[in-house]
Amino acid sequence: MSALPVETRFSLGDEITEEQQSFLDHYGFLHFESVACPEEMERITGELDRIESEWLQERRRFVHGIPLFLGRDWEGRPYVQRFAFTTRFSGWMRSFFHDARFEPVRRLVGQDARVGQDEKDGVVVNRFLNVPGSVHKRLGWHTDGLRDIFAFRMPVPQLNVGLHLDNIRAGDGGLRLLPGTHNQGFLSTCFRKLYFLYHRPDPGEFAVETKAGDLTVHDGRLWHRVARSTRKGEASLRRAIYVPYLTGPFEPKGDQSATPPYHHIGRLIRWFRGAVAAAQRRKNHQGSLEVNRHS
Ligand SMILES: O=C(O)CCC(=O)C(=O)O
Ligand SMILES: [Fe+2]
Repeated sequence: MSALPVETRFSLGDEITEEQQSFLDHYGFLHFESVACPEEMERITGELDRIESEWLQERRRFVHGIPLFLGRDWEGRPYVQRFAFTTRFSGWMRSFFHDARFEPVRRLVGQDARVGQDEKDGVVVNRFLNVPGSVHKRLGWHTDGLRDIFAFRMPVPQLNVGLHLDNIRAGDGGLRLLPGTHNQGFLSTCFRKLYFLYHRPDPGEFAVETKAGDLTVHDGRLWHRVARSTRKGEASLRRAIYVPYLTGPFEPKGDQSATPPYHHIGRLIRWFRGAVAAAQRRKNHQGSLEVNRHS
């Protein structure tokens, strides 16, 4: 039982303290302040812009079987909203996530845990945006153990480590957690909410408010969602990088790797959303032409 309130934020030291461990056991997550500095945030932003323009130029749609989320930004330009295997394309980011400061987090996952830069979806970057052309405005309720649930087994203990790139207050949308739900049974993991389709706030949810450079660790079995920002345009941007720390057999992916079934479903939904947004843009455009003609 953790004696600390749910909004407690910690500093990351050389070791995970007993207090931090009992907080994680009790609530299912941890929030560390200022783990990366502004210069590192800037460097990451620059690397993402470079990778994005390379991918757009080569018309890339997948990395190792994982689809990119391709939407439009606040000015209607093509915009990558979910990057997969990011560190395959940036030597600087690859070594950044091996930095000694992350060691206590790695050991928290397991003594033999590794950064899965080339496994699962690799290092993932989410760029949530609340603009008409966005295909990634929010994310419905889920746990991160979906792969296991598809196989009808209890999700294996797993921790998800997120580095946050923006200053986010509750009104800016962002991560909402249901503290303690990592200790639930299999039925609740499967059916507490309708996976990804249910977005309504829960009276028991906790809004994680971050500053750029903060790190969060959450148990993969914890129920969580990402709320849509109440802002519009560029001000609604929220970016988070997720680093998989893995144990078990090394299973690297390559260009022949298959696309997991749930990513196919996601692609279909994003295609539909993109088509609706494009139709809306055409309608607005025609509307403004009509107005100009009559004025
Ligand atoms: O953006 C976040 O903080 C969480 C994203 C998330 O839950 C996921 O990608 O599974
Ligand atoms: Fe998640």
